[in-house]
Amino acid sequence: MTDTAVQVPSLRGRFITFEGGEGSGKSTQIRKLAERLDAVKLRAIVTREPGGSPGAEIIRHLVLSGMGKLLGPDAETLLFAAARDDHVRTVILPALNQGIWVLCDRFFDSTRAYQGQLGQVLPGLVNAMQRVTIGDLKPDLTFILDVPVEVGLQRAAARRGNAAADRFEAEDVKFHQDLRDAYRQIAAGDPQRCVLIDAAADQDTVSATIWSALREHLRTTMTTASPA
Ligand code: Z5A
Repeated sequence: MTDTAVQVPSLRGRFITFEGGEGSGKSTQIRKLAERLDAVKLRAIVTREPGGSPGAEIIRHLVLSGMGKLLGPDAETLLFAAARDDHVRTVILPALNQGIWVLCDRFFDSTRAYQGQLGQVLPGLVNAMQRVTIGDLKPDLTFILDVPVEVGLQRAAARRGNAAADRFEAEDVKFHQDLRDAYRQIAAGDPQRCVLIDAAADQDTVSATIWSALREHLRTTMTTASPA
């Protein structure tokens, strides 16, 4: 299949999320995928969580400043949920309904990994928040970028320079190792939706792996999708 042969079976845009630990390269790879989609004339927007809409960006500022942590794990989870609710209603769904692809840097798997598995927020609350904020909206495809913790932390530290670490960057190495394990479990538990990507390779190699996995996903879903 050549690049120009990418075809999309439905009018609804595709919803693709990127997940992974600190410094795994999500933002870099989202940009590269957006460029590839643009080259094949597919309309796509790049967005992120927490944030992505004016209201959610205000909450992002609050959470990353560490204020949410002071309120306790459940309240911090509610802040992420409030941001997601606004983002989904005002940005993600309108774009998908216009046939625009949405590439999102983090989504509900981040809540499952950070708040659910690591923050020990009870599954009942995580599930309830998921129901309220996204309902039936699930990503069509999720790339989970996997790197050894020391590689990710080194990349993040190099990028940060002398700036202070944010709320999550400041956690210890064990936290980041547990996070990597949590993401690997999420990938193993939902293999239809999630693709675990070896993100320790150079940027172009990772980008080519993601592109090839996306084309494979499209080929599979076009084969199995019932005709409209
Ligand atoms: N969070 C949560 O707890 N619950 C939730 O529900 C949600 C989020 C939605 C948001 O942080 C925080 O919110 C996040 C989880 C929590 N916690 N953390 N940490 P953020 O948005 O500020 O940051 P991030 O999402 O964690 O991104 P990141 O780790 O800072 O970066 P990245 O996007 O994964 O990587 P990057 O910016 O593309 O690359 C990092 C550096 O590495 C950069 O200098 C690149 O040039 C370099 N890079 C990238 N790829 C490569 C390769 N392949 N080789 C060499 N160097 C590379």
